[in-house]
Amino acid sequence: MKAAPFAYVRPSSLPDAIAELASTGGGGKVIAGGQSLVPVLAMRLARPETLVDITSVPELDHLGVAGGYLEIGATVRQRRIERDPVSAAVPLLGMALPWVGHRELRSRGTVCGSLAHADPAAELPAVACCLNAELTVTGPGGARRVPAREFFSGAMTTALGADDILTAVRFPVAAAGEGFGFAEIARRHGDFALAGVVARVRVRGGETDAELTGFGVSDRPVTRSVSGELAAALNESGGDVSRALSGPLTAVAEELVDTEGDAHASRDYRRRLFRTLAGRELGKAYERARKSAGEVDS
Ligand SMILES: Cc1cc2nc3c(=O)[nH]c(=O)nc-3n(C[C@H](O)[C@@H](O)[C@H](O)COP(=O)(O)OP(=O)(O)OC[C@H]3O[C@@H](n4cnc5c(N)ncnc54)[C@H](O)[C@@H]3O)c2cc1C
Repeated sequence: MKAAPFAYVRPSSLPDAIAELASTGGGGKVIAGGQSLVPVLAMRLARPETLVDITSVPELDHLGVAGGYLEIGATVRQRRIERDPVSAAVPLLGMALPWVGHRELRSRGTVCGSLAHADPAAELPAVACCLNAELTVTGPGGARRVPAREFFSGAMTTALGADDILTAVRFPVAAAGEGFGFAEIARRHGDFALAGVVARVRVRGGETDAELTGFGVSDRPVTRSVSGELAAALNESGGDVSRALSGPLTAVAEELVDTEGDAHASRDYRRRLFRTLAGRELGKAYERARKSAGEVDS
């Protein structure tokens, strides 16, 4: 099928982009990499009157570390994050990006485009929620910062208004004593996840805390502290933390995995996937955190 007719504008500054979008009175849509939007247009699931192409806005093409954050502008493509050494400041991005579709898609798709699209089974929104990244949303009234955990409000639904552009996202840089884990199960590599987990563990002065985000298991990424579950597993583990987590994580899986079953997987199967992946990745994240804290040799 072909897209319904639309107008196309390509502003060359951020104020112009905001003005162009506002002038459509809600009938416009931003296009960045087009990797999600173009298929949706071709299927006529969206019929915007105007596409506002932001790829020629120089203010949105920035990537760098400042003030404890890796900041990624709206036109920075996913492949650039994979290749640029500055991204090593946020190890989870390097762990998650190879799972986002295929390399060709990542050469065009942007990090912010994935967040704005808000597919519940997408990898980058889950990473943003686990780290509680900060999103900069800019509209005719100015810019505001939205924590990732408040940005996603449902499947393909976010805090973005019709006149808003997601201009940047800031991920906190990994600190000493932090360790991370990421895993997903998809039917084929490059497909969206049937279930996936992102784990973050902090080990500091004898204290351990842990957070887990699930994706592909609800209508948005779901995040929860699992410090208590990790502490219980550490008390009982006898050396095998991942195995000891299986019991405590059963209730977490029941709580977080609330998607209906579909042609690919039932809810119970997704819960089992989630529990297994979560146990494994939390265990790995804990070991990595201990190495990063200097508690064990790296
Ligand atoms: C075959 C295939 C497989 C895929 N597999 C995966 C996968 O496994 N995991 C995954 O996460 N994604 C996958 N994708 C989707 C895609 O690659 C995502 O990475 C992402 O959605 C693409 O971003 P983009 O820059 O191309 O966004 P676009 O397609 O340009 O835009 C997507 C949506 O976000 C809005 N938008 C984009 N940028 C902004 C902005 N700065 N401000 C406000 N709104 C904005 C657009 O209006 C549109 O609604 C796949 C796509 C295809 C075609």
